[in-house]
Amino acid sequence: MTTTAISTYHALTEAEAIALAAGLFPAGTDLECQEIGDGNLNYVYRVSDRASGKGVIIKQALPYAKVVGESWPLTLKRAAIEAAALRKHGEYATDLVPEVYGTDEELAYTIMEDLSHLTIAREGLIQGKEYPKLSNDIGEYLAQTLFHTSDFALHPFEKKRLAAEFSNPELCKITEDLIFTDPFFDYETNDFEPELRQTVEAIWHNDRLKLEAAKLKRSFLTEAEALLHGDLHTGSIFADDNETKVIDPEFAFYGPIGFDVGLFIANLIAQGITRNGDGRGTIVGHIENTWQVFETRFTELWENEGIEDFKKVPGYRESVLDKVFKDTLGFAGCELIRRTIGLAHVKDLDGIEDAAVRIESKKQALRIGETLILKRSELTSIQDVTALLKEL
Ligand code: SR1
Ligand code: MG
Repeated sequence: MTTTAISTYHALTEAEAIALAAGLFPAGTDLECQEIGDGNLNYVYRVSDRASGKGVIIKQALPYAKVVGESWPLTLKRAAIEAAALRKHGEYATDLVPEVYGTDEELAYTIMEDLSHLTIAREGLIQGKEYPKLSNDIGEYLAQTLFHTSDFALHPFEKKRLAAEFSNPELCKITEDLIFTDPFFDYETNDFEPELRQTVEAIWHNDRLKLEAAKLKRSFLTEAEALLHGDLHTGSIFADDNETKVIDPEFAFYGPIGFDVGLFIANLIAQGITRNGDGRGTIVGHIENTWQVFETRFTELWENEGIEDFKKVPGYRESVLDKVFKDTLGFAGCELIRRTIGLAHVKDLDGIEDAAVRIESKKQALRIGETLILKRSELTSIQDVTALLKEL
């Protein structure tokens, strides 16, 4: 790839983004650039050929969290982690992640496939889109990426090498604080409507719930099971009716398998709460199908590609998947609570215009979150989970 030499870290100008991307287009192509990022942490530039509209994406990390400002410094190393995770996950789920064309650690950018023919799944779901392939594709993505980076598929030396390569302490700390800690205490980062205060204070005083949140946090801190995406919400997915692409794995690290599964399911639940009738039924179908596809494909991979000596011991695979299921529910519960009262909310709930409906929907999200955390040992099937949504 031909690029212009720029060395010291600074936020790219649009002209620099064009210069960096120019080598990916035929010489003399008339290029334009737009900053299109709407996430919490990074700049995203789209550089495209004015004539054909064909483009590439340049994503650049900022040395602080955009959502908060310069008072929250954040490592630039996350750009290299993201590029490496896209490539590693792309080995196993090739069609489900964007292709990486180049990356630069100093300037903390990655040049990758342009996906602007797709929409961010959260936005599409809010508009009522059904995304018929979404849960098949994400179930497949979860099984492929999580199985193949686990001890069930890798030599222990390679697995530990990857776990070291993907050490991501600063981004993990954000998750440890924002998902597992802050929402359970009266901490400044929390953000919720006054009408929710009573419900929130009940969470802060619920020691049974806090004990379970503490156990889930410990799993997240200590269980290096597989290379996770680390932030698999519906805003990290581009989709249309035919295609699904998982983006933004800057939070990637070795963690518990159920974390990725749980985050995705929690974000579907948040969307399902906002819908009625058939619309909610579509989301129920996606939740059930995500787990079923994940479980089926994981099982096939275990049988066909698993290297674990104990893999044929009766009950072992079932016990592994049972643990993943329970973790999934617990992590989903924490995600639902933090997306409702923590620092980083979801538009599905915040965007409900009618204030009374919005508050009631957020209370439902909190209730389901609590149930998933507290009852994760009693809920034995994915239908037990979707029943919580159907019963609203
Ligand atoms: C300060 S970052 C807030 C949230 O945005 C990211 O997408 C992660 O979900 C993080 O928790
Ligand atoms: Mg993100």
